Amino acid sequence: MRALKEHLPETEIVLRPERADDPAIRYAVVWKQPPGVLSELPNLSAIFSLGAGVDHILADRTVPDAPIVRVVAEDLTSRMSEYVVWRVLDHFRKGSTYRAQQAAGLWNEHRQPAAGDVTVGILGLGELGRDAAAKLRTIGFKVAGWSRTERRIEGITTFHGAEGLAECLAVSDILVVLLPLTPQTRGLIDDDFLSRLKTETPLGRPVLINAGRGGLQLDSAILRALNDGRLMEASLDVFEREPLPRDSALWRHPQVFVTPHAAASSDPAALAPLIARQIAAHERGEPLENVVDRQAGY
Ligand code: NDP
Ligand code: OXD
Repeated sequence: MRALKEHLPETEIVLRPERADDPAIRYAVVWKQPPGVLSELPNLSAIFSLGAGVDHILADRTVPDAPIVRVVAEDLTSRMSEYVVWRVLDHFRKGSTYRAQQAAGLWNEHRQPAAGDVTVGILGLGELGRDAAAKLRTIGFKVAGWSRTERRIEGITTFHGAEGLAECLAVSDILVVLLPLTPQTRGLIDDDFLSRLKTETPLGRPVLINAGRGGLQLDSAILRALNDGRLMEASLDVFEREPLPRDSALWRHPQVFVTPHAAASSDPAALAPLIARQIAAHERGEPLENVVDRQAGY
């Protein structure tokens, strides 16, 4: 709120309206708002999500029909690509194996494939997926990607639509998930999905990295795939239930790397000027940018 005030000094900003139907409120900035909190505001011109994902807003069926603007910010995109590159490289360079060897005082060198022999498949070729793809290409990985509609991206093998998923899984040695949570993508990473992964890769078996949304995966299916060898390792930033329950076997699984939905946290200092700029432009009658397609759900 302080960051926003700095960029909109003339505007009254309240933490939460005292009146549910306050006619003075024109814009709402939200993250996981309590259901119903926006529904009675009669003069809402736009709703700003404090995240790139908007499933938290659309989960509330009473959200009024105002445009929803999501975060597209260089700061957020760079943070996500850092996370993706970090996790891909750690799995690729056998981080967990060498950490275990260090703990045991073991000096064993393991065969290391070349980056150019490994394909990273990215599910979701949006703002985040495209940037991560470009950075992984720079390191030398082959990159494939999957989107809902057809995308042509230089240097990347692309697939799209329901039929393109199997093709993308069939070429991916390391799979990075950067999809939004929508009715179409919910529960995508289930037993059937994990059974369609490659059975052999230059690293041994496939690796899964999910930084999209926990609702995309069934935690239990990932555990089964790790335990029966369909998956070699997983890095998970998001979970079906967050915080990840204390009794989840994912916490203690030796092949799983857990982060607490921290892959790309939005920095208020970076977001505030973007929101302020959009509000000012909208007040001048200019169109909003990065408006969510409610029909598609992202
Ligand atoms: P975008 O909206 O820019 O991109 C979404 C991508 O997913 C697009 O390529 C889109 O296809 C594709 N997609 C959507 N639905 C389907 C489908 N049914 N089948 C195949 N592809 C589909 O989103 P961003 O890249 O900005 O962000 C992606 C997600 O990352 C966010 O929605 C959020 O959930 C998550 N996120 C997580 C963070 C974290 O800290 N863990 C931080 C920030 C975001 P098309 O190109 O055809 O539109
Ligand atoms: C986001 C997130 O969607 O932080 O931006 O998950």
